[in-house]
Amino acid sequence: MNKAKTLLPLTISVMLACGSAVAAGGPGGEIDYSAYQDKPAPNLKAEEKINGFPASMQPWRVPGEPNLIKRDTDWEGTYKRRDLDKINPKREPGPIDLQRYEYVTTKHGFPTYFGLPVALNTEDLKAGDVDVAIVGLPSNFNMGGDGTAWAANQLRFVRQYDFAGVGHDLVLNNHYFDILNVVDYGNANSHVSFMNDNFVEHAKVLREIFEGGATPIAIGGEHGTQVASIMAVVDHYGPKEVAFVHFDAHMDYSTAGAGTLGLFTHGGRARRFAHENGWIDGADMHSIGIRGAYDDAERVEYLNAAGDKIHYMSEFERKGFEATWKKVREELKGKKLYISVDVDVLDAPYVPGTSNPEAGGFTSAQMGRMLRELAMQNDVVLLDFAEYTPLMDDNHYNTANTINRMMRAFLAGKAARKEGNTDPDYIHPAIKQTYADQK
Ligand SMILES: [Mn+2]
Repeated sequence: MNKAKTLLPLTISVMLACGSAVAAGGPGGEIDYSAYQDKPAPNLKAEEKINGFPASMQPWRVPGEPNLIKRDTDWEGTYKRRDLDKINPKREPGPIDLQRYEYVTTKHGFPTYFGLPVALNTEDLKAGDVDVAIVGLPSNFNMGGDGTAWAANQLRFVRQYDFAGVGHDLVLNNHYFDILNVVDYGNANSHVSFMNDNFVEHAKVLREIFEGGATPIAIGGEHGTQVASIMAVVDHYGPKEVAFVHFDAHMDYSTAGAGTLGLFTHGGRARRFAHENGWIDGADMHSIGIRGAYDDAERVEYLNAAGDKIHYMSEFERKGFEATWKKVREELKGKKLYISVDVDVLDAPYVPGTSNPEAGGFTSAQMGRMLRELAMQNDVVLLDFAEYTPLMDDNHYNTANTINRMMRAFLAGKAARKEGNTDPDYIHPAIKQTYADQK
């Protein structure tokens, strides 16, 4: 198969967006890593910063030249913040509850995640002692990501139940919204064309949430959102402090694109970029559910050589979900985690609204369980969901409903952990006593 040919659509989309800057790598050509490969792990404190982030995190820019990609639009206006102190001079910091009624249907109330209060800045998060901030990172840019920018808002409309802040978990038997302080942090702005600047803005918003002491649940956008997530995590926690759990049907080690700009695509090299900069070791790169028809032997070799922890779907299928998952869980024990969920890790029928569906994946019950248990066992500093595209969903509902349920499972686990329960095998006694074997 002619690889260059299969990669062409993505190359074209990158070229269109980036104009002449793309010429360096050549359409479909090999990528020149020399600008950043084999560098020692950067001292992120001392390094020159561009737009608030270390220059090495933004290889699409020339240090000292923040606007490598020349623009003739008012692009900075996209990310310009309003002066909220001037707009609301009497407002005290803290979450703001927008719902007038106890019974808030998605047809009547303000559409926030689970009908929850909103927060606008770091001070709101601190004042509200917020544990989890759900934030939209809408982006639509990459090939295959058509419509993903609608995901963040669609999930506000489709939230399973109509009562605001209602949630009970029937494994842990806990009311997670009573235990956790959870807010809707709104969406980060995105420019329709400038993906790289969106990464910077999205990373800034994630960092605001970290600084507010909360865990973000970030709703993409296509999976390029990993770039923003890695930038924010490494900048805030430092290199090699946080392990990366990649739930995905795909390896996302595509070599598609051209020049450094081609790195940052929805199936691209964000993790490879993190690898090669020394920000995350192979032993801390855990990929789960891999089975993509696009991934090839070359990538298998690369990941093996890099020491990545790969758990193909075939491993779960051959050895059984229960045994394999417990082994993976053990491998992750004690690590701080950034969990990235490409929703196509689920079996295709559970997620009709995704860009690159793959049959043969996890059920929603298995996926919910994995997120619940990791939220209990591990310090999860960031969870993101990517590649949900409402435009392709059944009845505008099915995929959203599945993702909602995944968020709920994670929140239930997080709530248990907040109460000191870090045992992922825990099942509430009142639930367990009804199991057929009573074990
Ligand atoms: Mn994928």
